[in-house]
Amino acid sequence: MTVSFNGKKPSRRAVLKGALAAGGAVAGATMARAAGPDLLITQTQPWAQGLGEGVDATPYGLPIRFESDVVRRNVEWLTADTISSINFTPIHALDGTITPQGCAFERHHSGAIELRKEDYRLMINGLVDTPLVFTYEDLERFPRVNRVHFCECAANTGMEWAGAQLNGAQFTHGMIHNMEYSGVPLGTLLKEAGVQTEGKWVYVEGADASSNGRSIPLEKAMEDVLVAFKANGEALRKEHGYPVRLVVPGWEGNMWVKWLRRVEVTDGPVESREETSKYTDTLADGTSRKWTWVMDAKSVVTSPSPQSPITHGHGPLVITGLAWSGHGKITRVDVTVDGGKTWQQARLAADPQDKAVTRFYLDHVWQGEEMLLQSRAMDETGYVQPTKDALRDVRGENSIYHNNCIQTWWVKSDGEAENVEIS
Ligand SMILES: Nc1nc2c(c(=O)[nH]1)N[C@H]1C(S)=C(S)[C@@H](COP(=O)(O)O)O[C@H]1N2
Ligand SMILES: [Mo]
Repeated sequence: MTVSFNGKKPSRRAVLKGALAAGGAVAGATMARAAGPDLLITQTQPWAQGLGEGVDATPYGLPIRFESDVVRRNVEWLTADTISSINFTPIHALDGTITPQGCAFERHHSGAIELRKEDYRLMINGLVDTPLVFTYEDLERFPRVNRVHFCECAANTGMEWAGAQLNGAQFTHGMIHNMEYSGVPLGTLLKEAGVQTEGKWVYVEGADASSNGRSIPLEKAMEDVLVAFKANGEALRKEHGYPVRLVVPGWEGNMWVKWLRRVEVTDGPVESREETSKYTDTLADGTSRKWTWVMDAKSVVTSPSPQSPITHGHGPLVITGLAWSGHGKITRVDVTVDGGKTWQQARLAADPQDKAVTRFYLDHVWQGEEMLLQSRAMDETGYVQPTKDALRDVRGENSIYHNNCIQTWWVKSDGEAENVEIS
């Protein structure tokens, strides 16, 4: 068994010696300190000596400047420019499950476009009784639903196939966001147009230069796909498809067409117009499989993690992370602090929702021992998130997409954490 990081390969025993030496719970560990002289308590502070800012100082509020680190980041060497590129959600610094739009990852093939509601049109054509064109106002008049769903790019964790690569949960797992969408079921609009019996698929495309055209089986389109215009209560941000995007619950991000302009009902997939060769999964024998649209169950510990080290010393430690499945609800998350020797069932913060992110916590007592931290998600189909080795046995090391393996953070005695692999 080896741990590998930064090219070095220390033996797993060496790493684990520290982790296992520290055993039982700490007696008398306290999260508060005994009352004593503290100038922050005993002296009047500057912020209490004058007045604060008036109500109109910031008509649309932004995070306080002390949180300026909690931002999307990109990895410069990953793409040639920032137009056809991707950045990452700072999941290591967030809590709860809803991703604020302002720090939700972006993925554009030809940049984020600015499209006014007044100029917005959605056409439904192809194998329908009545081809239709909707304005933004038209869409607002159909019965609406609210749903929380994750959107994960198929390439999330894609740099990690051949070895532990990027040092932070933001970069290894940050191509995901989870928002509450308000919109109209696509099925409602398709029924309005009247799908003909030969209609078996829909071809969906966006108004940007890339168009990001994709084919979706009609069954999925009628089941739970949404034509969404609000996220987390407010208008979609430009970068997430303002004014209207497609929400394709549980399916890979590239189907979630932004700036949605057209839905064509077809009798089969329109592969000639798609970048199908891009979104395939390489298998260990060198062959590829396509149409792996559903995102399998996955989880990651967001803190502690490389960008969120332990800074508060020994005693109570909240270990937390995210779990999600494109097949339905998360039913259970287990966490190990010893590289998988022993697992503990984590506490789910709220009732898991369908095809949405679930927050988990493990309330741990840390005595400075080294830890090999992992989480393992299970979903309502009984599927269990695989180890990296198990996934590699099937997919080899040359894949890019659909890496949902168990992630390991090596937490050292000083509280710093590093992205490692154990096998
Ligand atoms: N029109 C259009 N839709 C698009 C894309 C695009 O470039 N153009 N990128 C897709 C990809 S690959 C992903 S992962 C998601 C990302 O959505 P986000 O930018 O809101 O995070 O949008 C999808 N929809
Ligand atoms: Mo993507």
